[in-house]
Amino acid sequence: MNKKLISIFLMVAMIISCLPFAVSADKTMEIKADTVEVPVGTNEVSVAISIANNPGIATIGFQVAYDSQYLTFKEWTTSGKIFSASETDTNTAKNPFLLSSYTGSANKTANGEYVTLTFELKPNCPIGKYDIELSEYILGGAYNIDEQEVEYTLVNGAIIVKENTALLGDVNDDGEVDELDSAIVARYSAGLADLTSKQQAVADVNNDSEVDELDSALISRYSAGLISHF
Ligand SMILES: [Ca+2]
Ligand SMILES: [Ca+2]
Repeated sequence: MNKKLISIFLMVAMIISCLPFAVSADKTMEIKADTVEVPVGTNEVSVAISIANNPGIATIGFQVAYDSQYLTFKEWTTSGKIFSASETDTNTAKNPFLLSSYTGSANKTANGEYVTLTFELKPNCPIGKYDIELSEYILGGAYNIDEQEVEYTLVNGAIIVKENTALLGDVNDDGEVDELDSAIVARYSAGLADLTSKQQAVADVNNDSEVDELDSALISRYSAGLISHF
C-alpha cells in the first residue's frame, strides 16, 4: 500500500470513528423539568418532568431538589406514558429526593411527560425564581433492559412567582372592566358558563370566595361609574 492510500484509509477511518459521536451528541436523552410562571399568591403549582430522545430505557433514577423555605412538596403523579405509578418510586420526605422508575420487562421507548410534581407555595412566598434542580444520584442513572448504560442530560426547571397583573373584575382578560364581564359572571352564576380558576379569582370582586350575582352586580356598577373600587 502506498503512502497516499494509507493516508486516505486513515482519513476515512477517522471520519467513521467520529460519526457515532456526532450523531449521539444530537440525540442524547434529555430529562427536563418545566419552568412555570404563576402570579404571587398562587397556592399550588405543578411542574412536569419530561423525557426527550429516549432510546429505550428500563431503569432511571435521579435527584430532585427544591427550595423548602417557600415550597412544600404535595404529590407526584405519572402520566403513564413512560413508566406507570407502580413502576415508579420516590421518598419525598427528603429534599433532595430520589425519583426512580424500573421495569423488568421491555424497554420503555415513549417520550413526553414522565412525572408531574405538585408543590404548595407558602403564603409568604415572595416574587422570585425557585429552582427545581435535577441532579445525578450515585445509585441512579439510566439503563436499558440489557443493563447497558444510557447517557442523558438533566435540565433544571423553576417556579417563577411574578407580580399579579390581573385586573380585578376583568373576567375575559381584555383589559377593561365592563358590562361584558358582568354578563359573563351572571351566566356563570346561573350555571350557563364555565370559568377557569384564574377567572373565578378575578370574578370574585367582593372577595367572599363565591362567584355569584352580587359580583356581577358590583362589576356592572363599577362599569357604570357608580362605584370607583371593589
Ligand atoms: Ca373585560
Ligand atoms: Ca363574590
